[in-house]
Amino acid sequence: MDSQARFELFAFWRTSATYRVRVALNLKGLAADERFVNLEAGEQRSEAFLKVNPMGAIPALIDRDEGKLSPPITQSLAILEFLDEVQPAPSILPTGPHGRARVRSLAAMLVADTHPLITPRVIKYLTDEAKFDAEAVKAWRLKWFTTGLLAFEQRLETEAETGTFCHGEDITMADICLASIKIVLPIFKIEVSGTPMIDRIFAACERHEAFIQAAPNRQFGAPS
Ligand SMILES: N[C@@H](CCC(=O)N[C@@H](CS)C(=O)NCC(=O)O)C(=O)O
Repeated sequence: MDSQARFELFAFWRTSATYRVRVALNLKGLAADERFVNLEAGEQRSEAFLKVNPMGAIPALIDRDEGKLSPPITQSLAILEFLDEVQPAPSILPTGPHGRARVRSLAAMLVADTHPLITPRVIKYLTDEAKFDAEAVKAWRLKWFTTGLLAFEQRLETEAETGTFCHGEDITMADICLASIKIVLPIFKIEVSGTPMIDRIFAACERHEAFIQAAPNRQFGAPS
């Protein structure tokens, strides 16, 4: 019989938020069994899944440490912080309070202020209720990805703490969140230009095995 991983992750191949969790698990050498939630089929809005996350969104993580199931942990940033606490090495946050605040702030620019605007539920509302056509949806996505990434680029350029990665020489939550946005742009056929610092840091992430293994096109359900 196959052994069970400690964690169970509700996931879909192409999602930005689930990618963040996959990268963090990989960095920390932790394993998760994935439960496929087909966002294209609207399974996130099924009665069964809404019991896992009433918000109708993935990821959700269950910890089955020592045979006891935790309640589902939702919100990718909360999951990243949780994983950092249960498996502190390698840490995805710097040590001092100022550095930690900077990394959390960079991460939130993309996770709280950018990504929510392009989620399927928002696009569904725009198309069903506000009658956006495909071109208007593309323009909407481009607008919010560009706004978030250009602001992020400006901070990377002007803040002294930027290094090989967003914060110094180690991978942090900020890099994971940045890569989670960059990795989905081609899926939506969107290009944001004028971001050399971001491009350099994303290239460094993409060379790392934890990011390589988490790539959407390597996940179950991805088109071949
Ligand atoms: N803030 C949440 C966002 C979760 C989220 O919106 N996930 C998307 C996939 S990337 C989703 O499941 N969306 C379903 C929908 O919008 O219907 C997080 O970071 O976990």
